[in-house]
Amino acid sequence: MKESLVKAAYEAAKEQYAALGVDTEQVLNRLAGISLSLHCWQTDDVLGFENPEGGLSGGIAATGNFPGRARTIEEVKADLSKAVSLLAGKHRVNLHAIYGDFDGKYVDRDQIEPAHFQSWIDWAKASNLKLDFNCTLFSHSKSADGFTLSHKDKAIRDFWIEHVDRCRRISEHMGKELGSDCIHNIWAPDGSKDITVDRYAYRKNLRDSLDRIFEKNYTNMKDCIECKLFGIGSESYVVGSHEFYMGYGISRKQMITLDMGHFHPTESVSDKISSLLLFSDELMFHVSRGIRWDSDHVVIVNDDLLNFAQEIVRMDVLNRVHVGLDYFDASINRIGAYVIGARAAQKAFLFALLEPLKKLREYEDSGRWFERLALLEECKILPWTAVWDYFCLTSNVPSGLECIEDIAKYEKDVLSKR
Ligand code: RNT
Ligand code: ZN
Repeated sequence: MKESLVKAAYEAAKEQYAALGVDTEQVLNRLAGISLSLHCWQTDDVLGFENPEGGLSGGIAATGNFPGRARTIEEVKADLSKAVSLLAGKHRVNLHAIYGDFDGKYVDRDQIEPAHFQSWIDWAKASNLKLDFNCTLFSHSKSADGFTLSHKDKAIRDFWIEHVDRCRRISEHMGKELGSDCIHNIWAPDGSKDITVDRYAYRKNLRDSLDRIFEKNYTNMKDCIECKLFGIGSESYVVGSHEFYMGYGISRKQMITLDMGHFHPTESVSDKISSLLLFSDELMFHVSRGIRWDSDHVVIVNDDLLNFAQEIVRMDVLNRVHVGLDYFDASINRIGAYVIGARAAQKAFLFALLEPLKKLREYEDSGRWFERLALLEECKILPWTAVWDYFCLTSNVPSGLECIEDIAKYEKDVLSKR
């Protein structure tokens, strides 16, 4: 779109929002301050560099075989840089332990060191990005029977405790080097396909393993723990359920991660925020789009995403939440997948920030619920898209339609040659 048109549309929108008590300039500043943590694993279908031939296991699956998967660290970095170049704002990259720079050697999970991530830190520094981290408790022979930190065999639990311990140390190093707390997420796939007659014992093991892991305190990293309802192969029982981690997080003062694909399809993550933030300081989110199950589809602007952003903005808790993306669609251009999802998250926050909240609350508090609903409906057709176009223009990133062409060119020039 022509620059003059974007500007004219924005000026008109600005006036319309001002009449409702919303300052669009302030909204744009707040939007630019929201950092998303971009998951590295959309580039290569969660394979990593430890043993890519080993494949993905642990109840998660990437489906599709669109050409152009990143096969080396350099390719992952190039793809992430490409995606970031199409996003306004400053962001973070979320790494998994299997993405270490192992120099072609096999380094087992209980052997990884900060040095294996130094090239990532250097790249992040040079790219003006911050890093987050995840221990990898899947895709490994010692997780093959479905259990890791909750395993009945102490030696296997100890192996994974050592791994997580090292991952926390690596996170501390990343946070320190980059001057921004590194968020380390623990997701354990532990669970089983069929009826489990000792559910309590596994959960007790998981609790005790986590207690051991958290004995050490760090100052440049923050921990978070992610629950799940079920996975492929863990349909009957998941050790780290929502109740488990909610209990653990609240009693141990640890941050909980809520993944939008990890609940019953009609259960919404957005409604959990106002409850959980009464009892814990911060929350981590994995923004995802589950279709029928934890399918990890590319995030789009839908009611789930809008409700999520609205809750955070309405509660004014942007400074108490961390927003990471988590999906892996191998059936479409993978850079496109990042850009659609990240921009969708930004659009949802923009939509939420533009809400005439004062007026809506006045209606609510005086029992004028027709007016509240009517104004919420009006918000959907207010010119928020003009504000979005202006945000892209002033952040020097292409508009949505230009992105399509840009990504298609990258596919032709780079991805198709892999
Ligand atoms: C799995 C969890 C977890 C993973 C990543 C790769 O269901 O959502 O967060 O997606 O760790
Ligand atoms: Zn997740």
